[in-house]
Amino acid sequence: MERTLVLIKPDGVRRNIVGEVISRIERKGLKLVAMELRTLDAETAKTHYEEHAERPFFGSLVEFITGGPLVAMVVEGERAVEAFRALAGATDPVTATPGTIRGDFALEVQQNIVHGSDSTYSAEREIKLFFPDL
Ligand code: 3AN
Repeated sequence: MERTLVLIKPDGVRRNIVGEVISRIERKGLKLVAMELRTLDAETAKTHYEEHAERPFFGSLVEFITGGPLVAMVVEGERAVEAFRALAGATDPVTATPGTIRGDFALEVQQNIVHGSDSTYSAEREIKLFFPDL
């Protein structure tokens, strides 16, 4: 069974769509194996997004992701990484297909509601960062 790290980012929590997102994950047949509501410190946020460290939006991304509580969870199932990325939709919510989480609930590329690991390798790294005891 494959695992992936999912975040409902501070914009999703602020907009009260945590239940909606979790419901979509469960309806798909994916299983929650860990979940926590927490506010990230800057160091954890920078480590999480380290591949974007050189991008011009890095500072603002770290500020956004640490700006309020988020929901972190580990989700498990058949090809869970790909399955959740399909539920989330494209990074840019304007062009994300309606029916996806981003396609239905967002308009801005930074505030795009959810994060899902982009590979099994990233998933392993990100799960260790958020849930070291798992
Ligand atoms: P995804 O989350 O779809 O894997 P990435 O890894 O390219 O997308 O980007 C990580 C996060 O960085 C996005 N979820 C978004 O919040 C933010 N981001 C990506 N591109 C931009 C951009 N051009 N301007 C501001 N924020 C961005």
